[in-house]
Amino acid sequence: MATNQTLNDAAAGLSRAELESFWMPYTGNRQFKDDPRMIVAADGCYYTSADGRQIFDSLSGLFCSGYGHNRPEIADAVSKQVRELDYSPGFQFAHPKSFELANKLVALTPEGLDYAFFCCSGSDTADTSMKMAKAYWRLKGQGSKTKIIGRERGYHGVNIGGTSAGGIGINRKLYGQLTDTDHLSHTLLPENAFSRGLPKHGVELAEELESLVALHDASNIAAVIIEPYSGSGGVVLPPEGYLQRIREICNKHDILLIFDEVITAFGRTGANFGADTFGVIPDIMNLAKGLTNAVIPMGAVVTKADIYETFMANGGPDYMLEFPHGYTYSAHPVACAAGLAALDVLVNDRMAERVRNLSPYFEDAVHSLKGLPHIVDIRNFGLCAAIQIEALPGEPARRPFEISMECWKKGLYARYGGDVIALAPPFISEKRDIDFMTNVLNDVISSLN
Ligand code: PXG
Ligand code: PLP
Repeated sequence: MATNQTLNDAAAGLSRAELESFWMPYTGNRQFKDDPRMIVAADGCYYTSADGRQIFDSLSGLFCSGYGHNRPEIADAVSKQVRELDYSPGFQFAHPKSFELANKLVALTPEGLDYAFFCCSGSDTADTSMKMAKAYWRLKGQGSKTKIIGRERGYHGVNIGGTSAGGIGINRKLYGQLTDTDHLSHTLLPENAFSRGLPKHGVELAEELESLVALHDASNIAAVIIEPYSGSGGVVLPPEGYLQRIREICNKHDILLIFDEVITAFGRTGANFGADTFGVIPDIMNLAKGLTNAVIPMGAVVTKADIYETFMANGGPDYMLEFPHGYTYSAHPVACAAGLAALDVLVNDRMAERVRNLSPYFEDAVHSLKGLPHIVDIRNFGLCAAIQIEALPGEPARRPFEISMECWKKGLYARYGGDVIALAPPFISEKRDIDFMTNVLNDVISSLN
């Protein structure tokens, strides 16, 4: 049992009562407040816990700090910007760095994705892109094209549209359908268990999109929104050829394809974007997380010129807004400064190449855990993997939770969600960091009941 002193150390000096008022996001509040795991500093691939231990960051925060923590280039840009221009209104007025960031970003995104709309998070990008898609079809005189097709196990954040298009049960259980969506099946097939890289089986699942078109009719479908691979849903990878087939079916029926690259962008797949890695270019790409290396919240929806131009052509007098949408903090100057510095790190430090170089070692390391008790699948791509744990009857999330708690005690932050432990280490990880991560997981999973 924790003594008061150890509880205080772990809680950075906060008493149990002082932990009460913060309603923590996506957290078992009651359990956390009884057993706090507090982080007080971060540098490179490691956190410092409140009780003074170094903790390896095996998920790059929440898939967002791939370039490592405390990057001086980004910290300096942010602190300079806060003093120079802390905020300026983004509606009808602007600051130069927003244009600079848009230009730098679209120079990196795949061919044809040329316009950037800034948001504050990945959830914002989901809802922004869905509104954009619906409005686009209205402007083109096809106002019945409103339905959004998502996918089971897809995650598009927590706002109304993203929750509805997403396919994660727990995120919808309390809220119902919310908006007009339908869903493709996920692509997690038992015959693909322990695949390395893209799974071989399941390309035919893309044909479900044809079935949904037959059911709803293309005249009622605005867009398909999918992640190149589902991150939060448990690192569910697309079978070989699947994304290409989805692209073809969207083209055939005039359905916009939105890639939610909130996790897959900025190096994680071994290229700057998942679209580059998988060779499929969407009409709209949603970005967040790595855009600023998570130092300041920011998201971006990047679109093809046809979409931007459709809004411009139908905007009425030129002083009128073409797209009545935007956030108080869209293109926030401090976020733009962070984004500019982070994109420089991506390019100058060749982050995608680092991922390509480290991922074979990472792949061998995670697959070395095969054979340990209760592991039913290990899957990986680039610097991302999931270890799927056999469910306890009626309690699929318990074992991953217990694994994560034990890892924390041994100096490893390992994220549990649903029935998986997800791994997505920083791109600057060294082989010895990957070894440390693998050894801790090995110890902890080996001693599971
Ligand atoms: N789309 C995707 C593909 C995401 O992964 C969002 C949208 C929402 O972004 P914001 O910034 O609103 O959270 C996400 C977020 C996890 C985990 O451990 C994943 C996310 C967030 C928190 C935890 O799987 N992804
Ligand atoms: N609610 C109210 C009352 C507001 O005035 C605003 C913005 O002006 C919002 C919500 C939206 O906030 P944000 O632009 O930060 O998303």
